[in-house]
Amino acid sequence: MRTNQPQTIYLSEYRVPAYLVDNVDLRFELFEDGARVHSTLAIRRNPESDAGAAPLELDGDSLVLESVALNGEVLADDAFEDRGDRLIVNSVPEQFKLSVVTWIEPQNNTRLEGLYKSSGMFCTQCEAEGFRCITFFPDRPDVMARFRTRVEADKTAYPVLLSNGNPVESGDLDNDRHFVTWEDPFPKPCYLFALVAGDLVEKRDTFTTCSGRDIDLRMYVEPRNADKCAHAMDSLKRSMRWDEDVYGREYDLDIFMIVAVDDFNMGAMENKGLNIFNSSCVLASKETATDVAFQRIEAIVAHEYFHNWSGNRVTCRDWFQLSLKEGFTVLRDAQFSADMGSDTVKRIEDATLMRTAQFAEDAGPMSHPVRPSSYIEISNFYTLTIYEKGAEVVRMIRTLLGEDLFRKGSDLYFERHDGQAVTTDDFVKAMEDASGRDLSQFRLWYEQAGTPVLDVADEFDAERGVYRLTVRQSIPDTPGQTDKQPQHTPFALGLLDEHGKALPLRLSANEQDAPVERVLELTDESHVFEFHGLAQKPTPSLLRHFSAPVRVHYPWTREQLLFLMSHDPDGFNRWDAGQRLAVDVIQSLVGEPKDTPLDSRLVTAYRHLVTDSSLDQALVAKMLQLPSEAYLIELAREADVPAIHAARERVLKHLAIALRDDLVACYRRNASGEDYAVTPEQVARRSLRNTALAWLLVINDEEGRELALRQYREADNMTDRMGALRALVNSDYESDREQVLDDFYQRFQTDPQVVEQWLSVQASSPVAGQLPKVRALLEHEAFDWRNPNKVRSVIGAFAGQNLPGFHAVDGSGYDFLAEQVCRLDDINPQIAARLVTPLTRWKKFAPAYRSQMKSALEQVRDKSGLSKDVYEVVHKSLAD
Ligand code: B3K
Ligand code: ZN
Repeated sequence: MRTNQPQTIYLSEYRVPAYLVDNVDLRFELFEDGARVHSTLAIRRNPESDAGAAPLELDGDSLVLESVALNGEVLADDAFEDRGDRLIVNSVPEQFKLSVVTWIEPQNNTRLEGLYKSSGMFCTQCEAEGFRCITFFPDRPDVMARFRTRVEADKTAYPVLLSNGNPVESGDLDNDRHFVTWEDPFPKPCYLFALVAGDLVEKRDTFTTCSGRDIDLRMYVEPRNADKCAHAMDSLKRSMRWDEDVYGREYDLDIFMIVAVDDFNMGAMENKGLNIFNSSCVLASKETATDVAFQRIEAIVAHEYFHNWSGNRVTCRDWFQLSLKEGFTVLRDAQFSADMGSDTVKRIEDATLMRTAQFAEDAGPMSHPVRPSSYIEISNFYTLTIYEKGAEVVRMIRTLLGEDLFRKGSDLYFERHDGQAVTTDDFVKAMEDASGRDLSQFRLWYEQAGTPVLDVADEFDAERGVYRLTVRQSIPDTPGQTDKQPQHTPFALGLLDEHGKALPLRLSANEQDAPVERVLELTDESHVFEFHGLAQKPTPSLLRHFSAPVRVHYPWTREQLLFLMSHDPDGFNRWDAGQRLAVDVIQSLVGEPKDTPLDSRLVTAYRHLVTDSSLDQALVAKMLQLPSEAYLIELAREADVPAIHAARERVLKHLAIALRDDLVACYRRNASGEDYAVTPEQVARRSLRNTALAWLLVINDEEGRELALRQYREADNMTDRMGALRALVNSDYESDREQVLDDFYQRFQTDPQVVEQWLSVQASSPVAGQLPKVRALLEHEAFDWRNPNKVRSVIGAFAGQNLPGFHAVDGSGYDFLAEQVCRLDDINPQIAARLVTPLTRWKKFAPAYRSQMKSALEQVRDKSGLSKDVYEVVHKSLAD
């Protein structure tokens, strides 16, 4: 066990930096057994600091210090102090140059922070605090400097040498070595620094900006991936154009580069001018990537590109402000994806993620506000709350201000703060100043954690023709926060008459030309809204488009839900009604005897979806997905996972049996005849077809089995091949399953991104992912403890998606996870801290599960030498 407790960092303790760095001159000598980093910093006292002539303190981590010089004079040993995580120079003038030489070992860096090696190439990851693993530096985002970087390496092994900005010099050196020097004219925090050295092929394209500048676009990948770059490159060009059109943002440097690396802790990183991507989030061909992967790549390429303004040109003052760049950028990428495809479908996907995963996070032990006020390890705060809820918060500002004023606000924000490191409050202030609106109460969204609940009640006064809606807002207690204030919340709604016609929403008896949809603003604990001029009690369509990240409680009858499901003019709420209905039906079966009758109206509603091809097929594809087990668990009070799984399976089988012929017809109707393209129409067709197949196999349908085997063999794209494989893997056809899994591996074993899919389709399956099988995957030749994607594909998929397997009654799934987290903690703490998440939700489960989950967490807590990443998550989860 750890003896000294890791330190907590508080927002309230923020102080401006005592010293600023104007210029950074770096020279990297890269070798096989390590790297020498020469750094010269032009430093001056910060006029805004009251620290005076305080000692200079630089951050460091795992560095071997070779020398320190001040203004060219090597410092004697007693002039500085190397404390490992800090280099302290006691006496420094007002302005000076500090030169530091450090030695690091990228080849042994398994944490994948700082400079490390991935399949033979050197690459970096500096956000949030990785730069200190490269050299001593004031590693905080409010220190912004101009970087000049010279990279030297063996010419044969590392022909490509990259860093941020523009290449300014290159040449040969002795011993078959060479160098390239890069200069980035834009001051940036060190977390945006990047370096890449490797034997990579280059794919080039150009983009002409709105002001007529030609930008050189380059992708660098390993030679075997040369044919998987086109989609990302196209996505990049679409993003660049979109950001000009929608936000008026033009690209600033002359070059924009993207590099793909196999070993990466997350999806991608927005380093200035040199974005580095996890291979799985950038490489795609129709043979190897599914539709979902294509769409994810487009979104991530856009997200990283958009950071160039929301994150790089205007950055965060400190890491408590992380959502300043992440929330805003997620909103921007969501708007982009909606514009490239379907607005409704994108909104459904985002609301699903919020309601399933972010609400769970917000109700769990790590719950924190969009702007947290303390942390132990900042890496643990790259959360759904910071990203997704943060995006919802900015989206609400947009809803409250309207499109035009929001754009005025974002223009003002970028103009006012260009080149600065700022706070979420500065963002809101720009929105207020541009719009004239008062967002002071709205700021609570940044400060208070927890998912607000809106309790809605209604009554109809037939005599007056008035429909009265009462909305009460409450926000649950979260760790360290009680007695919360109501938040300023946009609440979009419509009312339908008995034919499904949208009714005008008259807020007074004589209102003319009332709109059929309104965004009501909730500011008090309770509001009463009256709608006039109605002949009958209407059906309310509440929280349209998920206008706020809240839970809505309203006593919907199944009749109302069925009605909304087919009549609501708002596509999002049609989907929502279907989900609520399915949840209600499934919940009513949890723990009930197997012969409890099932509401036949559900079958009728789903039959309509499967058979009526005049409906929006993209929406239908989403509506056919039953609520996930994860969502059902989130909604439960004391979740009994096997019972939830059984109830959901019962509904699925019941629907599949009842709709069997319709499913076969739907499958055939959606057969693909055209060349593969990732268009909304084709994606919807493939999704429908694969859903039909999955349902048929759930009931062991012989024709379904044949269709699946044929589709598996004949597929010309990964979406269809994977659809068939997944359906077979989740079926009872054991020998088919083994056969296709074998075949799949033989076909694709040299492609790491496909092998990841192969691992995860097994580990996430309640049928194929029994614990012994999952353990066997860890022993498989394709598995690699040092590769985060492989770890996520097996351990993450098992604990996060194979819920019946993970929540096995004997607790074996929990022990398994605890064991793997302990093992990973020594290799890669960031990944270990992510993987432990499912255990931290122990309070959510029925008592028998809860106690076993808790003791698994205690096992992790008691591991010796626990990283501070895992320490924070585990201790917060075990706290009362
Ligand atoms: N900003 C990075 C995430 C860095 C995570 C560091 N642990 C990717 C992104 O959000 O675009
Ligand atoms: Zn981001």
